[in-house]
Amino acid sequence: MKVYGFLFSPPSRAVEITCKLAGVDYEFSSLNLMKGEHMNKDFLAINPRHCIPTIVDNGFTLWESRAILQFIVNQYAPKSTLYPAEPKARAKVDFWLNWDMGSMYSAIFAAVYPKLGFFPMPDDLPAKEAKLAEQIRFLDGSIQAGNFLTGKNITIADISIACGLTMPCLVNPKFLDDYENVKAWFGKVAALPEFAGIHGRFQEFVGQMMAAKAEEENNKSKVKTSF
Ligand SMILES: N[C@@H](CCC(=O)N[C@@H](CS)C(=O)NCC(=O)O)C(=O)O
Repeated sequence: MKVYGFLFSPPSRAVEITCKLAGVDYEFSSLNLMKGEHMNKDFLAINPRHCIPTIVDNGFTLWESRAILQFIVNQYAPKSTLYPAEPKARAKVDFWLNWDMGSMYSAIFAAVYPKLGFFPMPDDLPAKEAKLAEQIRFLDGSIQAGNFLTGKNITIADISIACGLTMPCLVNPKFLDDYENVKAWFGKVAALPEFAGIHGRFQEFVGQMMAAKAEEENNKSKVKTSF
């Protein structure tokens, strides 16, 4: 399977982690969004919507990360508890995936991405932060101590939601401190070697990005002071 993605992107990391947990071999093709690599004509021919993650599996193309996670398990690990087959258990996972898409990740996107410099700062940032806090409070109240979101097994919903939460934690490492259950659950997900490996690479990448930015700022100020 070929995975087109970018380490900085939470949904892209969720796809890689799911491949690893499901034991699926994949070839990763990195498209650096900051350099506009997702707009190259070869990728546009695969995904005219130019978003990552996108997979191509034996000629089958799919994007939308949560649909990809469902496909990976359905296709390659149908008996896995990552996406249980029993209808009610599966419905719970689908509930969390839909909640993530419609409520959680969209709240993260609105409140956090402007702070990362991807969008102009909105006038109503406090309202967007309040909306995000409301989602996390809901999550905090839903997690049962010691469990993953739907019980004792990790599922693709845990992976998708935990990857999204890495973004507010990037802006504020203490972000989860007020949410005891979420913090404990996140720690449990992040401790899985498959998650930890990708998450470690993401953190390394962020470190390099910040160092490059600092260097750029430093060079700019040198140019300014030389006049
Ligand atoms: N709902 C989509 C979101 C995909 C998405 O927006 N990806 C971003 C990176 S996180 C992207 O590719 N942005 C560039 C673009 O859409 O042109 C998913 O979960 O896959």
